[in-house]
Amino acid sequence: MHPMLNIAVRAARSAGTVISRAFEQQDRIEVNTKGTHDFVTNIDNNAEQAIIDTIKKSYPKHTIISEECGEIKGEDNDYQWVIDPLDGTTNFVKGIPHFCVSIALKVKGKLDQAVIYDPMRGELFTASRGKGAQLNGFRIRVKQHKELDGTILATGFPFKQKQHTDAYMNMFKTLFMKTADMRRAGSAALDLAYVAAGRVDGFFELGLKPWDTAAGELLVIEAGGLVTDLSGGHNHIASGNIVAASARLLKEIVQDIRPHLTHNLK
Ligand code: 2AM
Ligand code: CA
Repeated sequence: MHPMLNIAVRAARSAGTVISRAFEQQDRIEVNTKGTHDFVTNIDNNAEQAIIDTIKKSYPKHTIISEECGEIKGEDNDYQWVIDPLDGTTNFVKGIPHFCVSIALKVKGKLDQAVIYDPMRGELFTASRGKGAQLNGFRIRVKQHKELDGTILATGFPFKQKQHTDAYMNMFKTLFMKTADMRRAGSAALDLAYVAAGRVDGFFELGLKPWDTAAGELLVIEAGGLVTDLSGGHNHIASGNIVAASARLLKEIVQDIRPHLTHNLK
């Protein structure tokens, strides 16, 4: 295993321990609101600290970009760790056991290492640039569907940007009519990991942040899939609007989404 992936795994597991312990003692979780429909807990912060401590111990000069504490610029800006200590915070707060830790390393702007860890199921998704993607050490691959018929797509609702509800629901409707079914599980990072593992055939969501998708993007790519914005272009990190699937299926999804893109989503 690449030494930096090894550190990412160690960091993800230590955050996972913080999170799963806290999940067993719901009464000790302190919930605050960051913004509209946006929760943060003391556990997000504790898990984040566990990750940062682990990374800083081995790589004190690297830059860290993390959901709760923002950017900690290091001396060496070529190495950037993009961290979501708890993706699926709403599930966590409600006692739904579906959330994860997401850690990606970018080297000179390119995704290089990725870990997504589901502490409730003990599932560790990993990827290294050019080396494929694994689940608990076993190779995973994106399902190579050629058409939407018979597929299951994962998605998330634009709960923080309800101005996009109509556009989103129109996309959803068009795709829903053609697929077998949809899943809305509440953790974008796990949705991407599930695309990589072939558990779902594709994923689309609006308004995500870089830490929600960084690790998942490398997992999907290394598992033989594609990640784009809603138009099939490369603006998904800046826009936060993302589609992931096999190349063939992604083309279909983008074609179906296109007529529903409002000016702000193009
Ligand atoms: P979070 O739990 O870290 O906040 C739910 O749809 C998923 O989307 C979660 O992974 C959630 O991350 C993420 N998410 C973050 N910001 C979002 C936004 N503005 N709109 C929709 N989903 C968002
Ligand atoms: Ca998140």
